[in-house]
Amino acid sequence: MAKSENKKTPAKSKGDGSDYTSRQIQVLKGLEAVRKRPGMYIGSTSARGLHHLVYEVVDNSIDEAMAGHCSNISVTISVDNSIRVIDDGRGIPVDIHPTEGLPGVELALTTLHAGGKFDKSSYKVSGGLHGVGVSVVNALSIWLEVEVRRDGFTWTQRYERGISKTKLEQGAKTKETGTTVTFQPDSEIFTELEYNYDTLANRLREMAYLNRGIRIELTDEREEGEAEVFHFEGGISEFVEYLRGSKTALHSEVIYVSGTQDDTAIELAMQYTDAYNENTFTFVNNINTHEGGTHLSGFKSALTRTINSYATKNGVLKKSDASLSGDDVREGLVAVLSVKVMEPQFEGQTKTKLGNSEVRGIVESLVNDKLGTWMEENPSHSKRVIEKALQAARAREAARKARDLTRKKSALETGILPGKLADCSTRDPEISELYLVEGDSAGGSAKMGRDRGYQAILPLRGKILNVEKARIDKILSNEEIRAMITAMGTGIGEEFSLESARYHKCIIMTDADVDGAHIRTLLLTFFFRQMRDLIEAGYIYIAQPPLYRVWKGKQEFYCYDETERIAAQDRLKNGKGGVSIQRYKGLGEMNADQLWETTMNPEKRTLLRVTIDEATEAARLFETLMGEEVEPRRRFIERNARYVKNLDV
Ligand code: 0RA
Repeated sequence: MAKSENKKTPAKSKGDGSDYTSRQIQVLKGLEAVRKRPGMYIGSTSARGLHHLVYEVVDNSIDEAMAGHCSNISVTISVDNSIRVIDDGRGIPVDIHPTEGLPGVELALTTLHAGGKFDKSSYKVSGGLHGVGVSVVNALSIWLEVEVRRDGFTWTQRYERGISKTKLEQGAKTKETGTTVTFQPDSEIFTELEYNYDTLANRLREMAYLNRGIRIELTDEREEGEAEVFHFEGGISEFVEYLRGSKTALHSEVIYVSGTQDDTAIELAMQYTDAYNENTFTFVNNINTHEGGTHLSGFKSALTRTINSYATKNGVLKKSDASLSGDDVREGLVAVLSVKVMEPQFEGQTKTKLGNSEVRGIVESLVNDKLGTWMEENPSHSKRVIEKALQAARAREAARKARDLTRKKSALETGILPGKLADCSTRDPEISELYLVEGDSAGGSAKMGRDRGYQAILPLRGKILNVEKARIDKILSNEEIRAMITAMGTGIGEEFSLESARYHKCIIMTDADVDGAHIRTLLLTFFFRQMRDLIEAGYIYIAQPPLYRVWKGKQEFYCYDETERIAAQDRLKNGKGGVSIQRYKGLGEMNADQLWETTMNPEKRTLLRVTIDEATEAARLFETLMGEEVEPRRRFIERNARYVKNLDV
């Protein structure tokens, strides 16, 4: 999108709609900025940014739905990975803007930050993480076509890389209203161009739960029969049931609380289960607030207070008893808190922490009031909830006593490092790396192969405890887990402190086989449940050891997947003599030098950073894979078997 080219076009472009005014040059400059630094607008140009384009368009339709004007949204992935989003809203205005001299729809598609929301009074609240609008999608697409059904007609316009290629054209008559946006992401911008069905499905499902009654359809034309409709009249109460999965509920009905104050709308749905972990998800204007914030702290303090005061009032908790802690009253809880705020302030590392201080009090008083009423009206259910919290408190107390007895001060607090840890010499966490290595023999190679200046090795022996099925006292009595906690230096649960992390890279290094995958899942479950902030901070990584070594004479290649192996075998085949190939079954088969060369040397290795983009789905996934029920796990494995490339049983 060279600027000089645009300046030359006016004379010869008459009639095709691309006659430029100085204002349009202004516009192009804006969209050029988007193409120059796409990351600033959509976060990244990898798969994440690619999917973000869809959310940006859908967010506009959701806004229309939140304003009460749209009830159906359809998203289609076409065979060429272009995307079509159709809604039955009012349609983007097509009349000429009085001061800008262009149709509203063209302004929305070419003006940065205007998005669909140039008329602020049309919408009370609006979603979208970046809120940058459809113009950004336009700028980052090879082509984009918009169709508006409005004012009795169909209107269409086409753009290429953000530049209008036609004028807004009036087409056939129609009584319908709505907007259709079809776009093809630009291969000059994105490193990944293939859409993942499940990623889109998870986000759209979440959107449908958060906006009760809205119907969102997803169709994948690349796969026959791959289509779903997300439509939940129960809203976030149904979301809680979905998240609960196969866990057993302590009370049949999901508790639902809602209220509005000063333009802030609050909805809370919650249900207790007999599980040991907590699943609370919070949203602000449909955005998952991973880092929490004022709405979450208002909820937490109201919950602790309400349950303690009910328990005291009804004599379950004696005056002399210690009160139930926040962790105690949230054990087994599944909750979704959704707030809609006019002007949200997002803070924190990933801008997913709500900062608006007024929201804390609004949530707190609403929950105090309504949850208190629920408890009064449901004494038998309340008794079960309190009984559960008391058990949690006793387990926690038992764990504390056991710790204090065995060592005067527990290793978890004193910072006495585990004996198995081969620590690095630097004390600078920013450059320090901790390798969690499966097995003693691989641990040995890693210790010899590492750069001891900044790489520490913790060998893990045997199976890690499945924290999905264990309570805190049992978790803390597991030796492998204790070693990890002390090595990391952060503590866990409510005492967790990210600032105390001794390493800013914690790298899971397991064998490339089924057992390795299992241990990796167990470790990820532990981090997800007990040290989630480490994942949020981007400190957790997965090492990528090679699957094959291919060599002939003195030439050798390491291959990390099948495609690489086939390519390497072809390249070698040139000339005389045979090609040798070694399939690595475990890390232990590599000597120290090979392990360093292929997996640990920062100049050569590939590390996968673990993120929680799909947090609600991740929680369900851990439940499915690690929970009590066998049947859902079998179904999951069957459904996903087609994605497994290197199954080694
Ligand atoms: C601006 C104003 C109005 C609607 C929209 C934008 C709008 C934008 C998008 C983007 C995708 N679907 C959309 N649907 C509507 C309100 C116009 C009025 O008052 O009728």
